[in-house]
Amino acid sequence: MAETPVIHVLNGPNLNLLGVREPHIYGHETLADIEQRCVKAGGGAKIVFRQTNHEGVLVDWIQEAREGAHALILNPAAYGHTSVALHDALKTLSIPVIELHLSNPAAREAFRHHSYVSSAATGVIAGFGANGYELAVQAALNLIRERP
Ligand code: CA2
Repeated sequence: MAETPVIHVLNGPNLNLLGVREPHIYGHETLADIEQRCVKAGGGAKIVFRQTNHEGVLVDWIQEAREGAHALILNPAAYGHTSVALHDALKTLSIPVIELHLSNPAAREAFRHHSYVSSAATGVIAGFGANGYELAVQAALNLIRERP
């Protein structure tokens, strides 16, 4: 029997406020709603879904993905635009990494145009709202299936 895919989905600062503030930018769904979408899209995959407001905790969780995760999905939120530490941690992984954003940072303020995560990611999904999380889980499953 094939091994159950394990996908870690990590979320950075302020994403705990989803569905509560700024719905015109980030939508009406809460992070708990989005977690359910990921579980459904995973179709039996193990989804480890987490959020933190702390950069170092994200680094710890990225390092933790070295043991047991088959793919990592990361919405780094604002830390994507600032964090060399996230870039360095991601570079230590040998599993597929998908950078994910609800909005399309390239279509927003100039300070959101650069990402320290993109150059350490396998691919980027941005601008599709909560649906982007489902797309990311599907992409992760494909990448896991295609691995050599
Ligand atoms: O579009 C995304 O997913 C972002 O990663 C969201 C970040 C932003 O800094 C990135 O440029 C793009 C901000 C997350 C803030 O989340 C909130 C949710 C509800 C209310 C207020 C903030």
